[in-house]
Amino acid sequence: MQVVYTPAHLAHDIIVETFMGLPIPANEVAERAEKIRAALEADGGFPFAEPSEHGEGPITAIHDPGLVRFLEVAWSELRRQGLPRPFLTADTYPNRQMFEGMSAEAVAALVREPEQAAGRAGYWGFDSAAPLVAGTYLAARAAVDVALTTVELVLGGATMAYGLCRPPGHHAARSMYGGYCFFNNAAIAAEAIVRATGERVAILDVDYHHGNGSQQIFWRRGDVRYVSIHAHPDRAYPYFLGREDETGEGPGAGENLNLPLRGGATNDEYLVAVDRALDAIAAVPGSVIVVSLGFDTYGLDPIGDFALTTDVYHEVGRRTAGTGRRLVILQEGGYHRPSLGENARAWLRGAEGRPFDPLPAAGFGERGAVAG
Ligand code: SP5
Ligand code: ZN
Repeated sequence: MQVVYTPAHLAHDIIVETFMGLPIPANEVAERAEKIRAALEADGGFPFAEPSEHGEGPITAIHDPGLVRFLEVAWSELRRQGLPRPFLTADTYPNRQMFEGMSAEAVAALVREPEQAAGRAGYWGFDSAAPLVAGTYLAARAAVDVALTTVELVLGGATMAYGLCRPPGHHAARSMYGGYCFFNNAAIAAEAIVRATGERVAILDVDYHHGNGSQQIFWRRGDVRYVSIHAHPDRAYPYFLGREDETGEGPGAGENLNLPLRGGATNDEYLVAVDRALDAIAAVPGSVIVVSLGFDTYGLDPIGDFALTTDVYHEVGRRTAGTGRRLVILQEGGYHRPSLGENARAWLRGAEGRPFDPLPAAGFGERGAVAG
């Protein structure tokens, strides 16, 4: 299958993030995408294509234009204010209890976007661990173009295509960024498919984390079914959404399916959830699945707690393609850099019905012997 990739992601050169108030080495780094690119190139079976530009229209079809404008100017505003920071994170967040007792109308009339970058980052962001740097906006725009070019390949007749999106997208909601995500690549892709085909679309989200942004965007939509397998929010980010009883409202009632798993979840437990997810997708009409593909479910991932091995990615790819639907496969998370390339290769080869043979140079083992 074709791979859509652009080096534009390199401008989002993240080195440090904050976790609970302290700086730590960043997880969502450029090396992630480069590891995947290198492995798919070494495979030889994945022709590469560059994304084409799609402009802002498909983004504002999903996101508040105010969020787009903020992300566009955030870095220059920070600089203009003379704040010497390696990256932007918020000072204050508008926690909903700040407005307790005020009517929704009063909040709408009285609360507005501040002028200072540290306040604006709190207005539009939802966590302190999504660093924004000089090149973030253009990289995030390029990731959207990667997703939309992947859509075009599939709508143009390909059975499946893979978009190597970076930064990822599934935590970004209509009016909110966070979780290393700025624009919701998968949601923008799903909307573009709905508009182009008039069909219903399903999103299968297999990142370790719940895709709160994708759920929020399609919560009331009857034409996009969101199905996610992820760590239970009782113990894992994003904490406030992702439970099984969140099923959608209005025209979207019953269109949202969350399958939260326990810590230590095994390949077998995972595949049971995958079958439930794919059954829920097969139950509604449509010919395209957008896959939010994360490898932070891997046993060695530094921020996940599942126990999956590379073999299971091959099987999940195989079963997903086995639905007979066309696949728009978009990269989300996954932070164990030594395994990322092999895990992506396994998933994509499984989807194509090709066997998985580890590359001799992979240099890592399932039990944790890590090189490089
Ligand atoms: C796209 C995606 O996978 N986003 C994940 C965002 C997770 N943000 C919270 C990260 C918490 C990091 N915990 C570090 C623990 C160090 N031992
Ligand atoms: Zn994740």
